[in-house]
Amino acid sequence: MVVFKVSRVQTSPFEGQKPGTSGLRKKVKVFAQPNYLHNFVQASFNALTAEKVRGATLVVSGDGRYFSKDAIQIITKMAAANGVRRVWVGQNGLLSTPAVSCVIRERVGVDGSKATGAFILTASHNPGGLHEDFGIKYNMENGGPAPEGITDKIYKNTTTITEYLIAEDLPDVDISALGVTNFTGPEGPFDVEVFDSASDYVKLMKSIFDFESIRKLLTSPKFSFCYDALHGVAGAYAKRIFVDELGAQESSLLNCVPKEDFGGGHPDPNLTYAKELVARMGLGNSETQGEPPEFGAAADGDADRNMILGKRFFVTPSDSVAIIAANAVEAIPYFSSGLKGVARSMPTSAALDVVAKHLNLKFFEVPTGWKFFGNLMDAGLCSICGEESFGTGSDHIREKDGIWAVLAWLSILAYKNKDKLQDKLVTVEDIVRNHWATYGRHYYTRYDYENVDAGAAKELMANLVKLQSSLPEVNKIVKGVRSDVANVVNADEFEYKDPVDGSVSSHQGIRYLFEDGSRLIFRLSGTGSEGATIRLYIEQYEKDPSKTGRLSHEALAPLVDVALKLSKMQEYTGRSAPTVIT
Ligand code: VG1
Ligand code: CO
Repeated sequence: MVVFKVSRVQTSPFEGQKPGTSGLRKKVKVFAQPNYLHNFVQASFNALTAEKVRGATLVVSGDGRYFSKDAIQIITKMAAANGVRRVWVGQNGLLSTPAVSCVIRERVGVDGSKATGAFILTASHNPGGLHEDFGIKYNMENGGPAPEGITDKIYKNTTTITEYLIAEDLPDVDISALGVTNFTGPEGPFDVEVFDSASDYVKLMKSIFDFESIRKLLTSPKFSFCYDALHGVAGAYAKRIFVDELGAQESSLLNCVPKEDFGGGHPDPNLTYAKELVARMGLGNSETQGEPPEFGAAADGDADRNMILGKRFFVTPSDSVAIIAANAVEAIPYFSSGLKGVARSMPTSAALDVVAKHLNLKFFEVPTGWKFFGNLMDAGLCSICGEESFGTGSDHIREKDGIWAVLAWLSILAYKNKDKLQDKLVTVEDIVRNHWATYGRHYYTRYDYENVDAGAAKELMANLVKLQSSLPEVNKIVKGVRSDVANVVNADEFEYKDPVDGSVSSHQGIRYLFEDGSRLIFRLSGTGSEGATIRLYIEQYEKDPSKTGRLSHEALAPLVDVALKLSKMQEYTGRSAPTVIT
């Protein structure tokens, strides 16, 4: 039995260790500086207070990106020194973000223990590798991201930190081998348990969905399927669930081997970055070989995001969550007794609002970032929620869940094709078009201007806030650009008061609201690691069923014009086009 000592190491603060929308994200070379990660981890332990850390069971894993393996050993040694009782590590350090949430909530250790929190090592949809991003965030006992109260404390601690604790002589743990390693420190035992990354998550999915009916669909000759993990951690789950459990062909999995650098790609599931899948589905400009599959989906690096595609058809994430909510009770056993309520982030389209109204469901609009949904779910107020940024999920855990969303769609498809698999297939496109016919359609697009000068971005935003004080002035500009666009009737900065704990989050995005329900929203990203990213969200509601079939970019062209002129986008940023359109 190895006995380790605890060292106190002198350190001084680093600037800018402020967690953003979802944890701290920086270039690997920043994280790899001596003491940089250590400071943030100690600041987190200090923010949690001693009684939450002593004796705790801490999950430490992530999407497997470059620097994760080093980080796991460092955090394990610091956990031991801070009095944590045991550390749980997914095999090879791999756990998707939703799987971490599941493990915190569901897993029982070999000695009967339950987890109390987690460090998730991921920069999510940001690229990975020696010259790219690393990230870390803390999740709480409920399985959800630390709320702002905690992340603010962590940040404050990073600005005053003078020392951290570490068990320097604790040997590195072999995280490739399943099993428990026991150590002894000055205050007693400390264990590291390496466990299978997928089994708890697979078990949870099987308790939510009717796997038998999905298997029938996936193995029907009428149906075809394709899943792209973009070399993120979703690959570790996709084979287990789609192939082993549900009978999909192995050839339907694309890029499902997790890689430290995501194969050099950008692990963000959208029409720009998921190139291979997009081509296979017959979308975009690329030539498709043969008939595209009926259903396609992709995940981001840490597998909490999803993109849903039909044959030559893109489902917007805002529509996706609305359609899942509209069909959940019939198609998904977990929801068969009804939905407690639904929620979306502010920039997400109002498609979900319309469903909530029709079904008479409680409805909430929260700021961007998953941490805001957790309180609603813990209070039993929300069953299904989503963000326009390809995040969809439910109260089965406290993170968005990429594979869950795919299983939800497969469940809806299985339900709509129940007993009819011999006839013409009800497709993804049919389901979406029928939804529009019933509820109307929210034309929607997002323009991202990545890595623009931070000062210029700030000025652009300040100008948009200033404009809000005079609606006549705003409308003069709007009408000057396009006389056929409705009047702006309200303009503000979004502020959220949490209905459960009363906490207030301000400056959560600049909104211009039009008389016909259209919206323009401007936000600065909180997940980038360099410069600033401006996000522009554009939305227009069309109720008339004869007009829901237009091409999205044509329907939105007038509003896009207005948004670019109103914000003076080109003037401030020097950009004549966005980096990414989703
Ligand atoms: C973005 C998205 C937001 C999402 C966040 C984390 O944040 O807009 O909806 O919750 O990423 O997603 P921002 O601040 O850059 O707009 V993930 O999958 O990167 O953890
Ligand atoms: Co993610």
